[in-house]
Amino acid sequence: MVGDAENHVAGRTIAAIASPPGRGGVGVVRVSGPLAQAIGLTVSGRGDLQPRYCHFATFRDSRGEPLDQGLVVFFPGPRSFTGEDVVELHGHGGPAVLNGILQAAFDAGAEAAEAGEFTRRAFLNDRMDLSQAEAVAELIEADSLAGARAALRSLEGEFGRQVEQLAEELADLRVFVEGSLDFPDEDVDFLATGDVDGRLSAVRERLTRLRERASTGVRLSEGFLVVLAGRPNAGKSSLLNCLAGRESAIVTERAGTTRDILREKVALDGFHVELADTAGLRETDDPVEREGVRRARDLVERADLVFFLVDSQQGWTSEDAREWGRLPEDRRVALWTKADLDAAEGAPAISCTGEPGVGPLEEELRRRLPLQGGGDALGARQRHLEVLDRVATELASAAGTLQNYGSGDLVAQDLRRAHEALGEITGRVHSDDLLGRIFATFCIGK
Ligand SMILES: Nc1nc2c(ncn2[C@@H]2O[C@H](COP(=O)(O)OP(=O)(O)OP(=O)(O)O)[C@@H](O)[C@H]2O)c(=O)[nH]1
Ligand SMILES: [Mg+2]
Repeated sequence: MVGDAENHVAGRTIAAIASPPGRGGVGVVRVSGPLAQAIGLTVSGRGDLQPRYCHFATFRDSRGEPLDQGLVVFFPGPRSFTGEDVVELHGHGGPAVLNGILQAAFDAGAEAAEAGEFTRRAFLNDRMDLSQAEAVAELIEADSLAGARAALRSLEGEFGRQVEQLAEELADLRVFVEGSLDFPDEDVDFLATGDVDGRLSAVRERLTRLRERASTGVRLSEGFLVVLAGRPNAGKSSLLNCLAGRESAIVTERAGTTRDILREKVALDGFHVELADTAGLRETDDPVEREGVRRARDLVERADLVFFLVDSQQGWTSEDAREWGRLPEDRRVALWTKADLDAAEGAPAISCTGEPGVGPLEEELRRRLPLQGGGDALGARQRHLEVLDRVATELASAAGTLQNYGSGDLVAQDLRRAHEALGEITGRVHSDDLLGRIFATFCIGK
């Protein structure tokens, strides 16, 4: 880590446009590194920069030609975002102006920042742990308020703290179990007296809870995929159009109209739900339709929720029963369609053209997706879930060994692996490769 820190942090002074591409009232060029203050003085033409103070200035290029008027702010390290000296140049938000200011910073000694390099430096300078650094990206990418709140919770360090706490409990357990290995001849059964079993179950329970909170966070940021499935002519495409508010899919009275998957984003209670219309499920000899059905079945496997639409006029047929049986049990909901034509009983019913409308479907979405339940979600990424799963596997293995009166040696190994894996979340244990992969997903200027 020290080598890495020296390579990336000490030498170069980096600069990038930190505001989004396009035009806006203001735009920001951020500079970080040992030359930041000097660059701020040169570009702004000022004689001094008071720390954390907004100075009005005229920005000039290397030949002294004026570029823009704006504000310059100097954040001396280590009390800055990256932990180094940072200067922000706030100009007008147009591409020509901002590129001009950026070029002026380059001419004064800065180099182009890589994707995520500001946040990477913040991590390497201990301004934040890895889960916080990643939460910066989540917060910027969030397109729902609940997703943003979850990311902020992680940015504030909640996720990292929870992980650290788990890591500490694991460390205590390791110390105890490894300590018992030093006295193999003792009569006393160390593992039994230390209630290793009980402590291990407590850690596993906390881990499960943390996994749930993180998993909700991932789903909030990735959005929910809701698939409309059902036999041909059930009314899937009509429903997609109705919810999207536009004629996205072709609707005809002919069975087997849709073949491709059609996606539409719809907003529900401030969330983006991705709806997918699919080919009607049936056995067919038509190769094009068959491919459509295959894609539909594939997509169903990845869905957060599957609405299985059944034409009220046709009623529940044996084909419906067969297709229903192939859907994932925990994620399927039956919905009667065309309720304006025929009143259905039992399952919720909807209509695209008349009463009762699509309200019952929205109710099901609210009930089935953790839209409100995102209350204590933690902004997280798929990578974190994978690490937590690995930790869970190691701990399950440790518990199994304990139960079978296995050797303390094996338990100790499982605990060590679980403990080390946890460190990958906060970055206590990291490799350049892991950092490279994480920060590559950031954009330049972050
Ligand atoms: N009265 C009424 N007719 C509907 C309703 N929804 C769909 N229909 C009709 O049912 C027929 C089939 O609708 P689609 O939306 O194309 O059905 P689909 O499930 O997409 O069919 P495939 O793409 O062939 O699988 C069309 O003639 C629609 O106009 C509804 O709510 N009320
Ligand atoms: Mg269709």
